[in-house]
Amino acid sequence: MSKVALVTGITGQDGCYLADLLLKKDYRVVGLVARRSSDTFWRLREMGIADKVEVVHGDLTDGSSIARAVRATSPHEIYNLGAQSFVGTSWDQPVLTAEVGGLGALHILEAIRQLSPTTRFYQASTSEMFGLIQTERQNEKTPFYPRSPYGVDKLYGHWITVNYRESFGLHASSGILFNHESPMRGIEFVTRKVTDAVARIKLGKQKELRLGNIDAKRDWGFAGDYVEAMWLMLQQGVADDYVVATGRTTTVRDMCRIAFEHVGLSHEDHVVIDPKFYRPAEVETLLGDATKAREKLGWEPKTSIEELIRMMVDADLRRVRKE
Ligand code: NAP
Ligand code: G4F
Repeated sequence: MSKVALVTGITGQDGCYLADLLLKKDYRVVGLVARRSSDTFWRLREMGIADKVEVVHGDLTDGSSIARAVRATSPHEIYNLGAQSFVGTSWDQPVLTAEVGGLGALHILEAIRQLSPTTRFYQASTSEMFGLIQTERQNEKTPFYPRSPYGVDKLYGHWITVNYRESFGLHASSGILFNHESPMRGIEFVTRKVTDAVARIKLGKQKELRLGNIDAKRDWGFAGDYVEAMWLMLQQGVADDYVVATGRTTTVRDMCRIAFEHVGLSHEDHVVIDPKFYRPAEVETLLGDATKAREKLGWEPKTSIEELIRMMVDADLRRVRKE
């Protein structure tokens, strides 16, 4: 009999890669999908799996809908990927961000505790929790210092996951994932903003690219590699927390250089700094140490930043040409 996985955030970047991975492993995949007035299934369609996943309607801010979804599907595993995940927006909509990301995790944990205590749980935690970094490389033991309402909300989701594991013996794991990108990345995040602009500039549809702090450094990996780590966490006998990262950090400036050079252009000719994109508080640098994931899960990143950015530019060139 196939295992059943319930995935929140299935219409997002990670959701579509995880759904694809689970389908290949013969899972029955059910996505918890919030009602929206516009289409949110484009990623699942582009991946060719929109008709292979099942949908249960619900919203992470509505605990009753979560309980109903758990009762209706009796999942072996729940992956909680749903969130208001754009850091910039978390200053404009801090309460929503907290209700979806922080309390959303609690609604699921409560449903598991009360209705289905053997269900395994994955919480999508983040390197944003390290924020103002306390050590040069960040691992599972590094103290947290979030710098945005999003980071603070994710800290709650992380600790409530740890707490329910310790209080009730739930198989609940928290993946502290560093930035991961793909051609399915939302257009507002910096890598995709850059690769989309590079494609438009190359094809003569745009002239400049306006960015904020290009000295910020991120440890960027490929989303397709990172969803494997999520799955591996739930296959372990004992639940635990893991950092997932590449161990290499790159400035936004260098990421731009890689993207522009791929199409024979120079970022220096097109990037314009616009203070509008600076944040009230910045995470200047992130660099992960994923030794534990490598040793305990056997997980390693397979895609370099250069391969990742070129893959994204190529995908955006194809999309822009089709417009
Ligand atoms: P994403 O592309 O922004 O996707 C977010 C998903 O959450 C979408 O499917 C969205 O649905 C859903 N969602 C939003 N509000 C919801 C609500 N009230 N109820 C139910 N679903 C809701 O994010 P991602 O990049 O795939 O990231 C997946 C998770 O990992 C997020 O929790 C994120 O915070 C976390 N994370 C991401 C990274 C990264 O670098 N990508 C790193 C660390 C952690 P709609 O399509 O309907 O809006
Ligand atoms: O691409 P970003 O918006 O990603 P950020 O803030 O690091 O957050 C992402 O990664 C987190 C993991 O660490 C996730 F938890 C979170 O959900 C999300 O997926 O910005 C990256 C960096 C920042 O320092 C930002 O200030 O790029 C800088 N940046 C410079 N100019 C810009 C821009 N970011 C955006 N989005 N747009 C710009 O114009």
